[in-house]
Amino acid sequence: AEVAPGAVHVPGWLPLERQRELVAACRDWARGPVPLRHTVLPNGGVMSVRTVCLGWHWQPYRYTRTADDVNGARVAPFPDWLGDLGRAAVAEAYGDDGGYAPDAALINFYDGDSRMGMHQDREERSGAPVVSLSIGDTCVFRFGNTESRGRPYTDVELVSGDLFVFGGPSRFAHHGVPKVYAGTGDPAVGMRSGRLNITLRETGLR
Ligand code: MD5
Ligand code: FE
Repeated sequence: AEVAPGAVHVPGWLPLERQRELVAACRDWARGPVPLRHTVLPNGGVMSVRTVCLGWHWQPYRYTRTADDVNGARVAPFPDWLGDLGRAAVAEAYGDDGGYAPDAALINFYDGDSRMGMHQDREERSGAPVVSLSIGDTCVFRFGNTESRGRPYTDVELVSGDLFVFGGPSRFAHHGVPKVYAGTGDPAVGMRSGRLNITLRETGLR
């Protein structure tokens, strides 16, 4: 379903077995070289989600190769197979992969109390789409507008296996996750509780 121009929601895109593989991969990535951790913001705030990155390390509000804000380690590489998955996702959403070549992944883990406030993703030097994959507990995803964090916005439930692609005029819209429904995920995906979100991006950096 096209929620807005360039914003395409594909419920149930990931087969259960693919979700299980991604959960296992995320467990591995969460161990390091840079561990899954709560990001500390410049104002001293601590994000309630926990994050680990591949390819480029996101620290508020820039991409680096080393996690200077965590343990100084070099970020793990972005695997080729994840780029293939990203191209398949963009092709599914738009009918053509457009030569999509993501070089960074942000993996966010939400427990039942985690939230993501309304924000824009503006650190990338590229207008290429962002691919978002959801696994585990269902959440409310709030898709807003480019002008402000406030209304108008549309609330969409994201369920395990859902794909969302944000491109074109939707790439720089405000968005957030106001609610996670704890305990709604299927234990068969390999998570006891919580929500995983994997986003793929082209940073435009080198
Ligand atoms: C999440 N993550 O569910 C979301 C999925 C983040 C983040 O917001 O920054 O890690 S990505 C949603 C997204 C990305 C880029 C553009 C738009 C939405 N959008 O225009 O709505 O953890
Ligand atoms: Fe975002």
